[in-house]
Amino acid sequence: MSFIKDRAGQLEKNPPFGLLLRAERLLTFPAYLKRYHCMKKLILTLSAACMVTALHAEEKKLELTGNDQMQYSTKTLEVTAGDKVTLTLKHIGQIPKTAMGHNVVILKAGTPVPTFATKAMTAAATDYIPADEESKKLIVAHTKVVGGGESDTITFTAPAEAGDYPYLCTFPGHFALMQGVLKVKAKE
Ligand SMILES: [Cu+2]
Repeated sequence: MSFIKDRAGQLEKNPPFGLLLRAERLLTFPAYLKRYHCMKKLILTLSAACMVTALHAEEKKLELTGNDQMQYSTKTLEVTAGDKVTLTLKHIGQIPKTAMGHNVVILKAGTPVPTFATKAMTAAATDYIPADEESKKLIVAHTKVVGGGESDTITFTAPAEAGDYPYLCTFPGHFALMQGVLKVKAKE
């Protein structure tokens, strides 16, 4: 502010300085205008991009329960490719997770479920999620293991490719009863 005041004071006292100031403004104005337009363009582009993203990433909420009888509430879940998915697994039984733990592990389309489940049941140290790179590549998303009365919510982006993605509970001995298919529909 003092700088502006100084300039205004000098302008009063010193008319040639005023002329210089005006010339300076004339010279810098086009650059200022250009900057303004660039900024405006950038803001418009950014807001358009935000709108496009908001329109395309649909949010999808899924809920699945597991009980003390080793059953999921549904054997089919459905999403659209690219959806922003929120999946909640709720254990509606009473048995603790050491005896009747449940999780949901969604696998890539075409993954053989029994092979994966056999590997996963030995992975107690990592919450029954196999830790080797090869197995990790097959997992789309997974919850943690929950016991009676507990739940876990995860968010993930639905696969971009349409298809049938198997899901299962990897707690030892559960997959035979506890499995289903996440159907990913193509985006219209
Ligand atoms: Cu289970």
